[in-house]
Amino acid sequence: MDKMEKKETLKRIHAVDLLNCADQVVKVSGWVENYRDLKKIRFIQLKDRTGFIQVTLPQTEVSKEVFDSIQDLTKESVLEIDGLVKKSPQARLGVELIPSKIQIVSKAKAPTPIDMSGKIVSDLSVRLDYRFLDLRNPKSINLFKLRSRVLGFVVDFFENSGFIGINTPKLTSAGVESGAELFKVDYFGKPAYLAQSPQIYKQMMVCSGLEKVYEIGPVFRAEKSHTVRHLTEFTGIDFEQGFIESEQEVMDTVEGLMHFILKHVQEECAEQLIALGLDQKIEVPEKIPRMDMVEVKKLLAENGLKLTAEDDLTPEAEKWLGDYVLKKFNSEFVFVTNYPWAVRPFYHMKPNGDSKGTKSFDLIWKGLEIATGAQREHRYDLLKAQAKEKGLNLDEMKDYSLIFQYGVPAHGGCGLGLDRIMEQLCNLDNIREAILLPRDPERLTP
Ligand code: AMO
Repeated sequence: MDKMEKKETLKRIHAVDLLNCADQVVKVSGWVENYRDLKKIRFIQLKDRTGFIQVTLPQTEVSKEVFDSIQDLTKESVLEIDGLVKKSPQARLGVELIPSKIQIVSKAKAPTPIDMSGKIVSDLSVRLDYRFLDLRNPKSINLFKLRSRVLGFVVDFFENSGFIGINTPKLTSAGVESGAELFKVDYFGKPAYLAQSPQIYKQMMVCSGLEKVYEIGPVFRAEKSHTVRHLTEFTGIDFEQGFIESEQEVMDTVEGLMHFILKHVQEECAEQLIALGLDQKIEVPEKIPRMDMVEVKKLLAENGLKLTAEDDLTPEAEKWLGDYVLKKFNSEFVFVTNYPWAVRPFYHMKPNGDSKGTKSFDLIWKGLEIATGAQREHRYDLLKAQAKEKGLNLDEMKDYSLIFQYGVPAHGGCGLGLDRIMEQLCNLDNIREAILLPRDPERLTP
């Protein structure tokens, strides 16, 4: 802007700071949450990212131009308002704004495609179609503010514990989990795949000498699962640590992580917890019970949920176990250890002298798996044999096989799903609520 044209403009104040501005003239901006016309007095409830602002227009106190300018106001329109802040015990924030100038920056179409008041519960799929509008609802936005804090706590935990943050490629030439779950993409005429986990890279970085690494990043799974716990793209929290004695140390890290996250959520996120109705409901785990799969299956069988020694836990079994540990140990969490070799990937280490088990675990929270981890097989010959058992040829997985040939410590790690963590933390019925813009077999938009 030309210097000569420069006008005296007020600095924008947010709702949260308004109380400190009594008797001052300020500028506020935001969306119209509500508008009431009582003929001689008009009220606008404006919202910004920090809260609500009551704007009051008594016909006798504001100019005719300002009073008339909001005649056809629609909810969700964006306004910029200059006005005087007055103390008002009746207003939600204890202050109201008497406008001297109102600019309608953008007029919203009416009615909105979803109910913005939260009184009529819209269908989840419609809410997701209009997610940007759904997020103007305080409950939704508080969930994502909480998610942002949780992510921060995850980073703090790993940084405080000597782990190094890494970012690894999501465009890869092959996967190590299971071929059926790979999304294939055209990479300049050659096939490439979206990474279904940073498994290879996190092990590679342990071997590189970094010893302890973590990554928070997108994970892609071409699974046609239509459930409340599966997405085709989710945020993975992965870590890997070297020089371990056993998978127990990996579980110690997961236990420390969950304790750290939930302690900080409880201590620092009161505003979000209250908005989400969770303020009395956060359990901070100290020691998480660790139960062997053999023992778990015995208990399940005694309670009518029979599984074979080679089976994975079903969702029903996880649910049952969640209720069981809550009653038995007063714990929302449980580690199930020693998963059958039959349902684990080739890189999980087998216990000494046991060809049917693995030195692996899952973490179940309130009846849902939120993490999988294991000690890895680092001895090249054994790894090669294990790959063969699963019908894979390690020689054909050159990049993966190389890292075991130039000095590799005993190591292990774990992958946790951030979206599942949020689903369980907020007691949501569906994982799609926990992610801004979910991807599933039917949904590729918005
Ligand atoms: P796994 O495949 O069990 O293990 O994934 C780890 C964790 O990621 C989450 N998760 C999912 N979340 C949403 N939608 C999905 N489709 C989905 N699939 C998995 C879960 C799960 O516990 N490489 C191993 C980890 C390791 O051993 O380090 C792995 O990817 O919370």
